[in-house]
Amino acid sequence: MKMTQTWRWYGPNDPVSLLDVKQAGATGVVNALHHIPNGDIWSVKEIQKRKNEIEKAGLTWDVVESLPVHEKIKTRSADFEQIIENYKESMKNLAACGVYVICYNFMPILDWTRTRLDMPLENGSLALEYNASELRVFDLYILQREGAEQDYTIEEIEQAKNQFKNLEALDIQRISDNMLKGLPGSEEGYSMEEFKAMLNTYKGINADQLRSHLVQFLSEIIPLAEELGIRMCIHPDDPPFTLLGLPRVMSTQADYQFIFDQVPPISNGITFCTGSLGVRADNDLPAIFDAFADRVHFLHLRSTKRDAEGNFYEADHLTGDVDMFEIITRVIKEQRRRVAENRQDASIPMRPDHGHQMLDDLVKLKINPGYSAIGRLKGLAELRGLEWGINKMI
Ligand code: DNO
Repeated sequence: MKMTQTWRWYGPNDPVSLLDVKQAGATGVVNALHHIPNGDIWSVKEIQKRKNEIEKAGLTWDVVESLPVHEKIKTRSADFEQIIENYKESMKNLAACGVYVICYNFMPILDWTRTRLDMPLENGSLALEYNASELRVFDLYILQREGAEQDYTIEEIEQAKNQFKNLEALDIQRISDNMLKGLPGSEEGYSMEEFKAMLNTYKGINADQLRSHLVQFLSEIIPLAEELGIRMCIHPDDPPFTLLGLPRVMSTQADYQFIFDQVPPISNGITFCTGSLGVRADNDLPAIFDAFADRVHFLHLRSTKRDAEGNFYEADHLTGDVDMFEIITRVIKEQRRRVAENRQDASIPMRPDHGHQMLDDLVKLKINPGYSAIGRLKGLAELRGLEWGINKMI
């Protein structure tokens, strides 16, 4: 039993074609209907159209990433009941078209966050980076968030002030764009003013409140997922800690444990993203996998390298802080366990998550940062090889 090798494809506008995906050796595609506004229903017609396109290329649509959770569901504000109904409709329509794995997240306003998308590595390829001091500069002096000083030490504020003074206009632009415009797949982007207005919608919503909103949302959708045979898999916060004063509730093993205690069915599952969870030194990835193995419905495999200052960058898939050998060993054992139990979902869909911009991708006019072709192709090849070796060995 092998993992199902998939590839995130952004649809017809993705500079990486479905033929490229096939050449990389993936059999499945991870896809979303990005053209449908958040909160609207994904109709059978639209889903089927995309599915046909994928299948025409000889691939399968294995996972939806993401069926986005509208901000109004997260804050439980005006019309959220209707938007949850729409979400359920989309779930029904996906199941009717035979798409059964749905990835989503519950991060307030922002999806994944990086300050720099082209950090040069010593071999000339480019990596995604999260720089903690640039984040502080953004928060304190570019966004000028009310009350931001309370979140930092005096030294951090002093350091940020000096750094801000020395930043070039281009750097300020880069950091702002990366924070606000939304990275690939984020679905929403904001101007500075819009973002400030969005921040206001979280006034009075702390982590406990957000957690309870998540549980209420799950209590609505998980029974339906069970009925439809859908496996919902929540993506961890990326990065897995509070940003810009916004609560984040899906960062640790305890966070996951909480929602599974509240809403136990197995269709309430995880997108096990090694890169996101691995940013925290106190997240023990093998232990998290062991704790929730039977709920891992989807794997994002990549690695990050952190430093003592709270910065991290995306490393090669098999190096960095994530022990990929340990993770894939566990995945293989879990898959075998599922085979023994006759589970239909024994082969877990994985995708090589992100990749360095390298070789010809460095000169292409358009790439999606993190989602260029060659870096992911390399990642997939390495991960496939590692799985092959471990499978032989144990
Ligand atoms: C980033 C992605 C995320 C992910 C969503 C899932 O590269 O992993 O954007 O798709 O958070 O809802």
